[in-house]
Amino acid sequence: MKILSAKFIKGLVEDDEILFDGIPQIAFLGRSNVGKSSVINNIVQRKDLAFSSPTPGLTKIVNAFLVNNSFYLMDVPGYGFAKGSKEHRGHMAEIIDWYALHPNIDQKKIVLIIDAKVGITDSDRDMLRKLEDANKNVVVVANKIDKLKKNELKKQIEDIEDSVHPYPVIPYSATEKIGVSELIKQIL
Ligand SMILES: Nc1nc2c(ncn2[C@@H]2O[C@H](COP(=O)(O)OP(=O)(O)OP(=O)(O)O)[C@@H](O)[C@H]2O)c(=O)[nH]1
Ligand SMILES: [Mg+2]
Repeated sequence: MKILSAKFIKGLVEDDEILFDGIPQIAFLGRSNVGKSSVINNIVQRKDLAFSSPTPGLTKIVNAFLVNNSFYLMDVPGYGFAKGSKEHRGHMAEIIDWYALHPNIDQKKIVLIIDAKVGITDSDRDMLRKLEDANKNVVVVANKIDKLKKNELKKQIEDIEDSVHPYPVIPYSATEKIGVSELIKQIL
């Protein structure tokens, strides 16, 4: 895929006309700090279109990026950020569910990013179950495989595949740019 243009459109916390304008949406979900913004930057071949940072929990709104004037990449806040207050976490969970489970939005694809080294967590399982109940079209990205030793990788990916069955799993590293073309194939 050739990236001709990629631009930030707006940050959303509630229904907005762009969500219903007929342009396909691809959403990036996952725990706080798992690499959602980094994966978006990989796809658009830009270092910092989506705001990526080592400080978890910074994305507090759903950021919409329009690519090639033909689809949106939606950077959704992370869930499971333990350090925030209970109120803050509740508020974030509301925003995530509002967008991800919106009955009037049929995302072309939901990319659920998990940490390949950590594996599937309880909050990942909860999210996955909700997406499944809502009949969402999900692909799982196992990010940060650069942190795994070669001999751990195969077993870890197999365990993740078992946990998220029947959804496909893409072994991925945003920093090493591994898995990018496979992900693009899956979402377009
Ligand atoms: N080693 C390694 N680090 C990564 C990888 N992908 C992302 N990171 C790092 O993880 C941190 C978080 O990345 P982000 O892309 O900001 O994560 P996020 O999911 O958007 O985070 P929030 O928006 O805060 O939920 C950054 O320091 C990244 O450099 C990867 O594949 N490997
Ligand atoms: Mg982010």
